[in-house]
Amino acid sequence: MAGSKLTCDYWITEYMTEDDVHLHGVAEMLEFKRTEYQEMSIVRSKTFGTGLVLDGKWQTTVRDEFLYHEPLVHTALYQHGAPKRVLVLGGADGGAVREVLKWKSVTNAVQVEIDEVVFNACQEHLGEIHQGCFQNPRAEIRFGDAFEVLEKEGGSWDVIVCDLSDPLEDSPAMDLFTREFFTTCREALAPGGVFVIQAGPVTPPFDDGHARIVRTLGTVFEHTTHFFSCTPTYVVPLGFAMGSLKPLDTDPEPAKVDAILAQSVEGELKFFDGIALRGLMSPPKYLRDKVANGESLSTLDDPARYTGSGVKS
Ligand code: SPD
Repeated sequence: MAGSKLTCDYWITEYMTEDDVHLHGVAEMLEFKRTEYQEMSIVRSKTFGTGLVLDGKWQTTVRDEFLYHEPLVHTALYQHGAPKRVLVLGGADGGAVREVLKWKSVTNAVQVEIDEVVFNACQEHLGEIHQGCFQNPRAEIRFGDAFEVLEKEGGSWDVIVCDLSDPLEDSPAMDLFTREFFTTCREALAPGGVFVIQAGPVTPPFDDGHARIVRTLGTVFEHTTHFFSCTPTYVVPLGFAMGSLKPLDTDPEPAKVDAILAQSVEGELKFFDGIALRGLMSPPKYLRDKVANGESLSTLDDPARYTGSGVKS
């Protein structure tokens, strides 16, 4: 068929629903492991460059990762204003910590990652993403279960960034999209603290799941908002949910944002500026309606679950 010549012999099949499957071609498998927690592939895609796939779900690629990491991190740090202590949960590839360290006010960027095997593989293959950020004296990596670490140690974090894989059945992330976990995080925030989490795709038929997470966050935090960005390796626009202990600037003035970023941030931003933030803070009507009109919450007894290779059938 004209224009449809395929140039890969190996494809990763990502299940969006039970009958909607997307394929990304793999030019080279750089590393494959079944770790204690998940199945990991580090691959080279001709289209997106080197990437990380966990349990059949694409997590990041060097070509488009900024479309995810910048809105995830900078929206939260901007809303805080002067973040010093930032906790990143998950984020094995290091893209989130790399962005956190661009804020000059940050004195501690601590990452808690459950899977040391995945972290080490990312260190080896995804240098374009982590850019050596863990060598920065302000950065620290710790290995453990985020829920357990926070319940045991609490903390006084200015911002908590949850850079998690999807809540697949039996996956390490499933308990972390629940009201109980959000409550634990809220208790670990310093006054004025901000919490942000990837919150699933925002287009039908997935928007109910996104709305459920946003609504659940609204039962824990006084101030919440939600936004999304489009990262092509995820196939669908991916949502984020944010909770805050102080009012959020949901109608940002671009010039004012740019002036703050010029003072506060060192290093290049490719996605995030005042105009981009104004767009992020303007979710479309159908999505706002979904959040406002639904009722279901995500709890440990009945957590949000996404479809994927981890789903029991
Ligand atoms: N459906 C995939 C969503 C991936 C979110 N996590 C990405 C981690 C990148 N640091």
